[in-house]
Amino acid sequence: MPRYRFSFIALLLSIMLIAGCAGSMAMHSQSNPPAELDYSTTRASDEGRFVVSFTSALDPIAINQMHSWTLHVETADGAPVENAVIQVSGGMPEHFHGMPTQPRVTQNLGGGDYLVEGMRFQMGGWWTVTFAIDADSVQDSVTFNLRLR
Ligand SMILES: [Cu+2]
Repeated sequence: MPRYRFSFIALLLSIMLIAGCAGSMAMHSQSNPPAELDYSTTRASDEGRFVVSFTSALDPIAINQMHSWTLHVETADGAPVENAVIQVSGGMPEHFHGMPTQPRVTQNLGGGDYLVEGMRFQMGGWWTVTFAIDADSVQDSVTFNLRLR
């Protein structure tokens, strides 16, 4: 009887262990971004030098589909910024990985619009996309939050 009781407890413990492990794995693959994230597609840059907005050619944005964005850059007073040099980077802050592609601004469309090609996201969840903007030696960057399903 004591032996039976011991193995019952051992069985119970291993069930708890397996359940706990599966639970933490589920949490790892889940996305729990901070509650007050701003998902707007128009945002002021970090230092307030620019107001930047994007439109995606793919809307809603689907997983694993290459597409382009059009970025619109204005000064804080609303004048279009026509001569910006822009670097693109993105990733998932919760998963410590970047984008599977290296998106680039490939065309200055004029009027403060820039074509960003090579956008692709490989999984659902919280993504950030950051544009580092350099226009006539004014430098600032803007980060957009995305929640993809
Ligand atoms: Cu991820």
